[in-house]
Amino acid sequence: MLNRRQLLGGAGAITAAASASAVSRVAMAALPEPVIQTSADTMPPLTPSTGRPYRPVVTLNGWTCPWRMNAGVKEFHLVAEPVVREMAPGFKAHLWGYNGQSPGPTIEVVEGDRVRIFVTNRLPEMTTIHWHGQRLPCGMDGVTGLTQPGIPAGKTFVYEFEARRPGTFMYHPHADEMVQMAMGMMGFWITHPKARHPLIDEVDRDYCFLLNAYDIDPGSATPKIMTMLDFNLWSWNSRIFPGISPLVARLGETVRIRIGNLTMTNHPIHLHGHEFLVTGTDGGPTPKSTRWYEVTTDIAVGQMRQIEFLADEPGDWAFHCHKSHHTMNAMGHGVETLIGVDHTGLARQITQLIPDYMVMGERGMKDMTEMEMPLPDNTAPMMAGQGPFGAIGMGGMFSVVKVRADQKPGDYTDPGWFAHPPGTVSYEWTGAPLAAASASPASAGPAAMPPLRRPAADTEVRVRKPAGGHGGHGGHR
Ligand SMILES: [Cu+2]
Repeated sequence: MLNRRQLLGGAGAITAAASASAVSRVAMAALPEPVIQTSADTMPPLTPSTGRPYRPVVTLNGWTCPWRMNAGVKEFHLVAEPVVREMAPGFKAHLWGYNGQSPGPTIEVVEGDRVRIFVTNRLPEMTTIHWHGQRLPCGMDGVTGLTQPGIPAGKTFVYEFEARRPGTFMYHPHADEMVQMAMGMMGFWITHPKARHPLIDEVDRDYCFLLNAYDIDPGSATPKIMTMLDFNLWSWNSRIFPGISPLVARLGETVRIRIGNLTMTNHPIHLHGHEFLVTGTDGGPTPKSTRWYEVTTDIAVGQMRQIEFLADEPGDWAFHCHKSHHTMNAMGHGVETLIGVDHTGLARQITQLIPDYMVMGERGMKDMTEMEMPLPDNTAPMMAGQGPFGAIGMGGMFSVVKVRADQKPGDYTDPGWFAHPPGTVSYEWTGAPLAAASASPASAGPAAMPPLRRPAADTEVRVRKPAGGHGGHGGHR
């Protein structure tokens, strides 16, 4: 069997310790060797080689945990441990997770499977795992003090139950929750139906990811665990855009996306260009009579939603949380609103005192996506995604659903940017300029734009001076 060093040497590839058939009886009595993953790339679906067949999911910037069959039982080995997670290229966070990653590997089983999960604790404090949403014996529910003692540091506990109902689930500690979940301990769990299910359609692509959030000061790497709401990194599977993989589909394919929320607030997740149905929740597949088409679905804390749509519009479709603060990266909240404030003259005077003083936000903040600002080491730019038309003014909980006619079935590689057919991209209007404001609306032709109406009253503008020691852009000090 492979040891841990050999696994780590696998250059990020999944090294399956789970090719079970050749393992001796003595080895089967021992702990399954934990499989470790250190790459933050989206791994291809793990096609089951043992047990009942199913169509596997793709975990966004994640992977599925291999298992071994032992006398009819599916055995997994999760190791709770400190990990280094690349949240975006150039930005690494010191998190806690499972098997080398945060989130931990996705566990995929089939309805009716007998599942045994070994959990080894390599954290500096006790932990447990709660199997969120499962029907199971109460003593397997993983709540410290209530259903079991905490797993002490260095010890291994065993959880065993039958995956009784198909659906979309999660796992996370029920032990020092505030710290351990703020540090990134969580994972996805999918139970596939054992046969055709009247409420579960077969789909061509099946994606999953967790919503999570961190508060990591620019220039540092460890989350501030006391933060309750004011997080500065809003992530999918502990990745932030542009570090989140696209979700690709071939034109005409059916796509399912399963999303679980383990942050401290709700996230209205919005898909462009298509309508979707919510086909499942924490409670399992939804009855068909309860489904209606939407383009945004709110996912509350501790909830799971699975959405499904027909990918029948080619293009690069934005897919994101609709809370605009959640599509930004490491931003301080000490930034004053300066839109409309004229800094002419003021900036010149301040520059004499502070040579690198920079005016922020008098024309909005999109400029910052193009600005070369000095950032501390190990900091994600606020909004750094580059698209084919320039900077995409978003980060955080944002990705792109890429629908292509020529994407091969089962191919998850990024096809690059969409080639828009001629004449289908928004363009600059170059007709006659706006009619003079004095022209009466009646005299304007039908093609002219209506004159702007301005309020007669004076607008009061209050200018706030930069506070001492707090100048510049909050969060980048
Ligand atoms: Cu959000």
